[in-house]
Amino acid sequence: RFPALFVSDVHLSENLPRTTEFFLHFLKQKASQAQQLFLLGDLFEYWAGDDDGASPYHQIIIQALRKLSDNGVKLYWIAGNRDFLIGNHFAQEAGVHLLPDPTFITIEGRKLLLSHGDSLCTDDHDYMTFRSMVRETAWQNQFLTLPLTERKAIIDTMRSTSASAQNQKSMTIMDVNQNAVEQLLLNYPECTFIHGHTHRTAIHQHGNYERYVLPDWDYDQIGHQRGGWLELDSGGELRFRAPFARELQSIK
Ligand code: OKV
Ligand code: MN
Repeated sequence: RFPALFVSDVHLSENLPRTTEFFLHFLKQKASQAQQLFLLGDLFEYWAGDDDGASPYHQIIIQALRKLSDNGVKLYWIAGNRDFLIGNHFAQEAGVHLLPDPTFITIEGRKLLLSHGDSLCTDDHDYMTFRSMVRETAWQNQFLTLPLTERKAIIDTMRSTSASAQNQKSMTIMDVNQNAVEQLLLNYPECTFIHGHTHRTAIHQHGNYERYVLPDWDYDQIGHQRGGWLELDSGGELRFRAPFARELQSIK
């Protein structure tokens, strides 16, 4: 059993059946053999509130997570910028433990700092303003009083606005701010920082910390599946794993 697996930015959506299949396959074949699975944000393309969990599509995901937790895999969840409206009802149903962003944890003697990563994208001023608004409990409670269909319509409008050419541009320059990372890591010396969000998979080595960036799970323009996870073995070693093509062919 692997001590821990780390995943983020799967962007689960009914419109992405292959990504969904791949993720369910990962849960069943891989995560079931782990002691702990850390879900580090944006598992869903968006989450409109826990009442959205009743949809047949979301029930498939929730029950798959539930099956793992029932089988003794510890599931941990850090909210992303698309699924920050996940609440206690979802957590209970899926059997996941909600964690704050960032979370410090030591596993197999390795000091880890876990985050979604969006809070470090401080160069994107508009986004930071938006973020501080929607992360407020009062704002969320107000938003959640709207009917589900209305909430979904609002989110859909945001998504199509953001998909317009100009915003796509700002998405591509979206990355963590190096100073913000260093400020944060000052409090966590000799730590391995693991986050997602930027979709810029990498291992960055620094003087007294290192930074692992998780991949997203979309497929690219020519239809090749991206994605994968980070594995922590019993020796405390971290390894990226992404065995797509071969494993995917064997799903069906
Ligand atoms: C994704 C980013 C837009 C960066 C909104 C609830 C709220 C979800 C949402 C709306 C926006 C994701 C889902 C998008 C990422 C941007 C701009 C910059 C830096 C709510 C749940 F607010 F209504 F409650 N969102 N979209 N950005 O358009 O796909 O990551 S998005
Ligand atoms: Mn994100």
